[in-house]
Amino acid sequence: MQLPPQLLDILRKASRVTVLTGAGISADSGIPTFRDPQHGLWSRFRPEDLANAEAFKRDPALVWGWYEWRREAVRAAEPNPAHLALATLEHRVPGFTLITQNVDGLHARAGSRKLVELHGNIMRNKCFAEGTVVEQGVDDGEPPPKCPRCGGPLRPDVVWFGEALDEQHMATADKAARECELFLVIGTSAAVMPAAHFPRVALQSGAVLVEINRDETPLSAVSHAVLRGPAALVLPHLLNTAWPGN
Ligand code: BJW
Repeated sequence: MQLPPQLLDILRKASRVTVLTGAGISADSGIPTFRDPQHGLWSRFRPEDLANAEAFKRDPALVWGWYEWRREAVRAAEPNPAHLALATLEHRVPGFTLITQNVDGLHARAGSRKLVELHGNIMRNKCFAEGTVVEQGVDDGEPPPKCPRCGGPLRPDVVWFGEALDEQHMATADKAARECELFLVIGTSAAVMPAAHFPRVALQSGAVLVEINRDETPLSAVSHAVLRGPAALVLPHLLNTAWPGN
């Protein structure tokens, strides 16, 4: 893949880089994306119909089962070269922020620390009634497990449709988008708000916007450069070309 020389120059010199990732970056770790067709049992459901509080109230066992299925995939997965490349980039850039919409925890497992998990983490649970994080639920034989304090059902500690995102996470992401020189948007359809807004905030604030995605998205047309292909190939290639021999 031919990389624009100007982009390599900007990447080498930038002191503030912000990255937004989506499900596409974990696709090469074997984790299904949201808007590509689902597999097997779950192909009957759209994620939008399961990732919300109404669905959980209606059928908590069904929604819990979907998350258990996804947790199995996460447990079996390993960070791929794209996750590892971003963990390396964090050490090269003084002002680095990685904002992820992913709940799979693979960025942290790859070594990323300047990380905002905007939509939570699928391996954590919280009480549906109280909202507090619960380490160990009570198994009464009927999924989902229950809160040891109030007996309410546990749910994954993720952000569902119609729910507010953590204020501190939003403030950190917004600041990073406003202040960066280079914004990389990787493996997201840019269909879900407010995350999809951050690349545009960066653009409006004068940053160079670069998209890395297998397919076209609404951001492709407004990006300064588009690197088309799987993130697990494109990102290591980008870093190895910018800093050869490292
Ligand atoms: C590759 C690749 C490879 C494949 N290499 N690329 C403004 C306008 C319109 C609507 C709204 C709005 N503001 C809010 C809304 C409503 C809603 C929303 O955005 N709806 C849209 C669908 C229209 N937003 C919300 O409800 C949010 N809450 C909110 O705004 O609250 C307001 C509020 C304030 C105060 C009080 C109360 C409320 C919350 C959104 C939460 C999203 N949650 C989910 C589920 C998380 C939990 C879980 O995992 O189950 O987050 S939905 C799902 O979508 C998940 C993802 O993080 C998110 C984004 O998906 P992503 O990552 O982009 O994946 P895909 O599959 O869409 O795309 C993959 C991409 O990768 C594709 O482009 C492929 O081509 C590419 N790809 N392989 C590179 N190898």
